[in-house]
Amino acid sequence: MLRFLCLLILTTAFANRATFDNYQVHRVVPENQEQLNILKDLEDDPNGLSFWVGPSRIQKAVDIMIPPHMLPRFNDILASINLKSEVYIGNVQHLIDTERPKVRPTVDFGWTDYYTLDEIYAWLDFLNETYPGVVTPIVGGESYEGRQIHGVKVSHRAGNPSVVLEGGIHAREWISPATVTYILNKLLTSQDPVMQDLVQSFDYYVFPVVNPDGYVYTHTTDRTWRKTRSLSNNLCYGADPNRNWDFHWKEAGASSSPCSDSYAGESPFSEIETRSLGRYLDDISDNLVGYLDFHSYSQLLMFPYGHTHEHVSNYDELLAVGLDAAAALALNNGTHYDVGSIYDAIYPASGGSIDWVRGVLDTPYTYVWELRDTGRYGFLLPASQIIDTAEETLNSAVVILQHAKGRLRGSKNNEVQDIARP
Ligand code: 0X9
Ligand code: ZN
Repeated sequence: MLRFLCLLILTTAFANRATFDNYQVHRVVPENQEQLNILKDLEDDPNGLSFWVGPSRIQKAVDIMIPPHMLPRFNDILASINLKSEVYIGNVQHLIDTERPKVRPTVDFGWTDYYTLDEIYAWLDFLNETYPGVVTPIVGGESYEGRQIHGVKVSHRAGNPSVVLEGGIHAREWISPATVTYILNKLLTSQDPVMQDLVQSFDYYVFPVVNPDGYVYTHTTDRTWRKTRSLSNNLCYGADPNRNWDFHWKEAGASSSPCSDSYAGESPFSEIETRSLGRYLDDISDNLVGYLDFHSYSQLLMFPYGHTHEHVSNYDELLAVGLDAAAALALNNGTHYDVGSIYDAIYPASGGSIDWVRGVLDTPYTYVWELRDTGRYGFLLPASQIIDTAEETLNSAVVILQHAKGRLRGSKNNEVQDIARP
C-alpha cells in the first residue's frame, strides 16, 4: 500500500513533465541568403522546433532541436534548400537523464548537482545568517507569477564601487546560476589573497536567477524552456528577457512573433522581470562600475553592443581585457573562448541586459559569458562539469575585476566614476 502511494505521488508530481525521447539536435550552417531566410522563418513560427542557437548570418552555425515526428518533414525542408545537417545530439532525453548525478549529494547545497530555485534561495538565506554584517538580502525585482528576484549584497566597506553578477536570465541555461553561486561562494570563503583583495575592493550585488518563473518551469515541466512565462493576447507564453530591455529595443536579432524564442515582448520592458530589475539597477547605478552576465552555451566572452557593429568608446580596452580574461580562463583546462563585441562575436541581438546597463547606465565594464560547451551537450551540460566550468570562469572574471580595480585606484569614488566612465 505504502509503495503504491509513493508511486502515485511520484507519478502525479512528474505527470506534467515534457519528455524528449528521440528528440535530436541538429547543426546546420546556412551558406546563402535563401537558406538563412528559411531558417529565420522557421524560428519565427517554430511549430514544435526549438532553436538552441538561432539563425543570424551566413556561415554561422544554427542548432535546432527536432521532435521525432517532425524529422522527416524537417529533412525534406533542408533537402529542398540544399542544406545539410549534422546530428549533434541523438537523443535529448538521454542527456536530460544523465545530466545530474544518480545519487543526490547529501549536503544541502553545492556544485556537483544543479539546484532548484527554492534550494538556491534557501542557500542565499543561509549566507545572510552566516555572514551578518557582510552579506545582506536584496530583492532585485519580481516575476510574472509573483516570485521575487532574490539576491545578496556582499560588502566589506561602505561606499565601494560596485559590481553586479547576473545569472539565469535564460531559464534552460542551468550552468549560469550554478556558476554565479560558485563565484559568490568563493567571494565569501576564498583564502586566496587576490580574491580577498577583490572582495574588499568592490561591493557585489549577486542575482543567481533573474528569470525565476522560467527557471522553475525548467525544473517542473520543460527542461528546454528559455523565456519568461507571461501571457497576453496570443497563443504562446513568454518573451525573451534578453531582448526586452529598453535600449535600441527590437532593432536587431529580435522577433515580433510571440512564439519565437527571441520574442522581444510587446514593448520595451513589457516583462516585469526586466522592468523591475532595471529599476533596481538604476537605483544603484551611481556606484556601478561592472556588470557580469552569465549565459550558455558557445564559449564566448562578449561586451556591448549587440544592436550595432559600431564600437563602444572603450572598445579597445574591453577587447584587450577580454582577451586577457580568456587566456586566464584557458589555463586550467584549455577551454577556448572567442572574444568580441556581441554583434561581432555572436550575432546582432538588441535589448539585452548588458547593452542597457552600458548604454543607459553608462557602466564601463560590462561583459557577458556564453559558458560551456560548444554543442556536444549544449544546455544539458553534465553537473560533473560545473566545478571546472565555474572555476575557469572565475579566473577570467578575476582578470576583469583586477583591471577595473587598477583603473579606479587612487581616486575617490566620485572621481573614479569620471575616470573610468567612457
Ligand atoms: O541570444 C542571447 O541572448 C545570448 N545567447 S544565448 O544563447 N544564451 O541566448 C547572447 C547574449 C547577447 N547579449 C546581448 N544581446 N546583450
Ligand atoms: Zn542565454
